Amino acid sequence: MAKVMNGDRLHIAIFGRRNAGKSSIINALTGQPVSIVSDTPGTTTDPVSKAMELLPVGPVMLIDTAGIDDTENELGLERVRRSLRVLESSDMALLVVDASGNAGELEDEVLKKCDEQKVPCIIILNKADLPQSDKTAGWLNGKSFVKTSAKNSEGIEILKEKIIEAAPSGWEPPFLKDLLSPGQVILLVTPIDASAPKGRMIMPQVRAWRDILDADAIALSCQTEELAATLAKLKDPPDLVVTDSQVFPKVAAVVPESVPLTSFSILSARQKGDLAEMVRAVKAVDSLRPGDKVLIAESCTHHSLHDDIARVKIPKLLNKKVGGDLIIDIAAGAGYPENLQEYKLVIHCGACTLNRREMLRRQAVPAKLGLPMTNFGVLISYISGVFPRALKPIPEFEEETWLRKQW
Ligand SMILES: Nc1nc2c(ncn2[C@@H]2O[C@H](COP(=O)(O)OP(=O)(O)OP(=O)(O)O)[C@@H](O)[C@H]2O)c(=O)[nH]1
Ligand code: SF4
Ligand SMILES: [Mg+2]
Repeated sequence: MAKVMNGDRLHIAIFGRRNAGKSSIINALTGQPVSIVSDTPGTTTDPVSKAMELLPVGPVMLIDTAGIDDTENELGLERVRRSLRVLESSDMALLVVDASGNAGELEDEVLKKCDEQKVPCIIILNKADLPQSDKTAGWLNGKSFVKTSAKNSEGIEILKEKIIEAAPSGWEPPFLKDLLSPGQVILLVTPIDASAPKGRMIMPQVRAWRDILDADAIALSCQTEELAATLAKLKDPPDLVVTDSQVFPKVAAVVPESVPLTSFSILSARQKGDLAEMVRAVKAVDSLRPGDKVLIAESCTHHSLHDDIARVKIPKLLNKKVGGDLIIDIAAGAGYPENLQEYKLVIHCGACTLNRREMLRRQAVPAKLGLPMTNFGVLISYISGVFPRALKPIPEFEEETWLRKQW
């Protein structure tokens, strides 16, 4: 499997004085000993980049840097310059301040540089488990910040939320590119039925084509009826098949078990939001009973294209599965209804016009109420019995042991 290209990762640089806890914050965010932590000031001497999947933020590049207060000699000053240069290629900065230490002009300098370079900066008040010094308290006055104790892993989830909020609005990970290697053959099964728009392909199909070309791989496309003939014409089986989720069972019956198979909806859900959470949430369908309330949430108010899915297909599938009538409400637009806690499950649309940050924010609202939220594609895939096959080509699925245990 190819790795997510660095350009597709959210680059997050960490700044602060020596010993403020920069490396500890990286380790707490990732849950891994990525950077060396020690009480000797100046442990990190050069920028250290670490590419990783920071759930639920997505693929990121975390860049640890040397302390900005290493100003006693020319070597130290050069280190500071090198640290600050990292900002030029970063999408976001984290400025770590030691609650028990010092803060002042050096931190102001980082904020000024972030401002000049239009890089959003999150101030972290670390070592919040220690008594706060007057200097730090004075500097923080009037500023917004996140309180953490990297040592005790406190405040880290809130920090992740702030990272999602501060991410540049256009940022999102690739659709498919990171699953591909040059020269691979990818077959896209794209039914052209009554719900397909006239004269064009839908967004996930266009994204898939573009990613395949970007990865120097080879794209093929056919409708469901031509699938068997297409496979028969190929000398070798394709490296991956991506299908519309509504015909998944038909496609799965034709594509040999040894060929990786997934759906456009799974890839969209993964690009736009926290797929693992949506897969976990879809299990709530099994405990629904007739009379339970289910909310179908659509981001746009005009959506004639998939009216049929939200208003006919999904309700029909759900009622059949439950063996009676559910109370199914539809919420269209940016917000959720005020009585959200009355619902047993939220099913969100494919979020094609939203970016990842917006979708993660929409996922966070029901999550705070302990309410499961999945999406159209994941739900249809689940009810059609395509799991775990459709999840297998997704690296996160392989990494998340709990997810695999579900099946
Ligand atoms: N009490 C307390 N100690 C912390 C916390 N975070 C980090 N430390 C300790 O502070 C010391 C410095 O932590 P590092 O993460 O190495 O700090 P750094 O900013 O990367 O330091 P340099 O690489 O030297 O610039 C270590 O002894 C950590 O264990 C915290 O939240 N609370
Ligand atoms: S965001 Fe996309 S999937 Fe969701 S309602 Fe709008 S058009 Fe439909
Ligand atoms: Mg360090």
